[in-house]
Amino acid sequence: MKQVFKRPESMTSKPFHFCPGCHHGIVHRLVAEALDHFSLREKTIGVASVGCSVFLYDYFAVDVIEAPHGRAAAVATGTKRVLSDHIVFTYQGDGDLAAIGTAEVIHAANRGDNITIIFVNNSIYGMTGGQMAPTTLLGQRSTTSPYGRDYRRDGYPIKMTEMLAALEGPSLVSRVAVNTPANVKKARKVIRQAFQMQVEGKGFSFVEVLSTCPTNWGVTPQAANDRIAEEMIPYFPLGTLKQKDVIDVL
Ligand SMILES: Cc1ncc(C[n+]2csc(CCOP(=O)(O)OP(=O)(O)O)c2C)c(N)n1
Ligand code: SF4
Repeated sequence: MKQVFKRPESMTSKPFHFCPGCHHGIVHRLVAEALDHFSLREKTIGVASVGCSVFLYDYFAVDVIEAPHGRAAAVATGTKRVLSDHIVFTYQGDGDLAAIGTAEVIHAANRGDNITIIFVNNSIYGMTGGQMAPTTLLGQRSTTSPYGRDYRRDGYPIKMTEMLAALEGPSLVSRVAVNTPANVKKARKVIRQAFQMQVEGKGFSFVEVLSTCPTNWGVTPQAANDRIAEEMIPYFPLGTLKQKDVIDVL
């Protein structure tokens, strides 16, 4: 019988530790599929961040460096500059990338470093028990905003994709979601494009993936998927904001 569905070679067989309904597992798979597509497994270095995706090295059959909280983009830049024939990607949550790691990602993007960043935005600090993140929506309850995020005290949810797309440096900046089969298909395509950019030496690629955290949102997996469509996408619209076709010539 023909096998039509199997584990990507770039993934190990270790079962995920993620909670039921968490999108981290889907995003892991899409990244592994992209690595398989371009036969990159042997030459890829992942940079893990701090958060629920911290065990990246358990699930990817590639070399992985563990970066201190927020420093993944800087670690990836250094790694790529030393091992320029390798493919280097980071995988970061919104607490990691948009709070403690804001400076690192902005400067890597502005330099147009030839790395790929996968940014998983679940609008909360997942691993540490549901504190407010820079991406937490207005009115969203968290352990540190028990009455809901209020812009007068907490500011507005930060739109990293729009911020980075405003810079000259990046080559691909896009926001996707994986809450429906149709959105998974679109996300697969964009994540693949992001790695293709790096393979072709075209510079910095950044994909934000809107993601669930049913555990800290306090909802069922199905309701979490619905929340992506009803609350997150209206504030964080999907789409590719920037895509360069050619390398800039100085
Ligand atoms: C320097 C430092 N500060 C704080 C922490 C605690 N910490 C660990 S994970 C985390 C938040 C992770 O949230 P996010 O990046 O959104 O990832 P998620 O778990 O939601 O996937 C924090 C604050 C730490 N490990 N190191
Ligand atoms: S706490 Fe949230 S982000 Fe972490 S594994 Fe569970 S659902 Fe996923």
